[in-house]
Amino acid sequence: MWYEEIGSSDPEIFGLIKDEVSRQREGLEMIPSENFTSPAVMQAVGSVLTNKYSEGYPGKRYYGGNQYADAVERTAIERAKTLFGVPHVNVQPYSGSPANMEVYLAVCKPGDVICGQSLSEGGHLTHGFKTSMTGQIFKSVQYGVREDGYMDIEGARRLILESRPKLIWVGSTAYTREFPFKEFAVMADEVGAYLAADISHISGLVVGGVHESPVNYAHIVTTTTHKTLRGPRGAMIMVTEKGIRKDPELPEKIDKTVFPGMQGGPHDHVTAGIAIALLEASRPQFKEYASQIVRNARALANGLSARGIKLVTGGTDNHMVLVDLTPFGPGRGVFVQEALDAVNITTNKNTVPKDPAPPFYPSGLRLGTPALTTRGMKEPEMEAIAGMIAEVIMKVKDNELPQEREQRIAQIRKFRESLRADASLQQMRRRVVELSSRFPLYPSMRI
Ligand code: DSN
Repeated sequence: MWYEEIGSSDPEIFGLIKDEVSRQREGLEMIPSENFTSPAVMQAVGSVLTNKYSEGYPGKRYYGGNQYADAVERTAIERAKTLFGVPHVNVQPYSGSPANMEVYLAVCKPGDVICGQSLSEGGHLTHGFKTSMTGQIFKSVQYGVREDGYMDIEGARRLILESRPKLIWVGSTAYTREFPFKEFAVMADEVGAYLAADISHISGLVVGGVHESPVNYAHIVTTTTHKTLRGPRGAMIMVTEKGIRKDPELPEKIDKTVFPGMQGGPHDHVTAGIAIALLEASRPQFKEYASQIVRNARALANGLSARGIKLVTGGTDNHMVLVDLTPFGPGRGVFVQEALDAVNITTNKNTVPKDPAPPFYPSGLRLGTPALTTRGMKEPEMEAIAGMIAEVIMKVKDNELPQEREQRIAQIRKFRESLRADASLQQMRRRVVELSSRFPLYPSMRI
């Protein structure tokens, strides 16, 4: 049963879903924050649980008829507690940004000093960036990375001792090395701050045992559920033993800020998907999957480095590779992303530390291996893909970004058109389709 009801009720949306299925099947999905859930997770998200209102928590709901929704949520919570080794989990946050906002509201007051990794140096919007509410409601101080791309632990320490934040974030969205949880715990303890680890990108690597867990260091851990963890789009907030030692009421405070503080009814269909993903992640095969993600990222990094492509920190310890295109000039990310799109390799342009260009036209490219690893690809495929990406970079590296906004838009449009007519890219696209077809995606999905 795959989508046939959509086909008869809304052919327009059905057509778009069909096209998206083909796009996912015939391309290489290399955005590090994306993945392919199992059919079981997807079916749970499309289940009758979407019909239910369950404001409140298991056993304490504002609506009747919640006996099964209660059991689903309790199951998700228990599985998360066991898998991550934490005493308290809230599985209701709608996604990562609300989850992080709920953490702020539980432990901070407007105007408090908070500290996170700068967005332009790998951090996340919700860790105090100026355009995020988190950078407006709170006094945000931001740490970054050193010249070599590694976390500037000494700089963060100076900043934290001087500004004495109430809440410190560790964990980010464009950092390719292990997070220094232990070092940040020492700093947080020294100033009496809460330490929140945002492991959205690496939670699958943590439960797979290939990345250190922050659970012994942080008071609070947040994660989205749809990245390396391979669940549906959603998030969780966990309180650790250390968090409960600091404030025995922390679990209750978190629960209260999630509901009724920030959210209404939980998405029970997503909670069911999260529960299934957690069960899948507890199986031995998931450990092998997590190790292969990292082996693949290293093979990709080695393949690019061997072809003279510069990488931030020179390589990777996790699921991600951050390509530094500044040797070719500022603002090259958009051209490389567009050209890779033209050959069905999906990536995202990204800032690199000390980027000379603005965030919408950055000078880097972020690549990830979780989705390709789910498809079953291994080191030989990564080497072949590194070859294609390097070829595309060398082909478009001399495209310069005009200074003026309108000119930029016009130039990118012209560039996109030129890509469609390029015979060598068309040929590469055929190679990508052929490679993808050797690793079938959702073979049981008849569409
Ligand atoms: N959008 C996510 C990412 O791509 O890393 C972060 O929220």
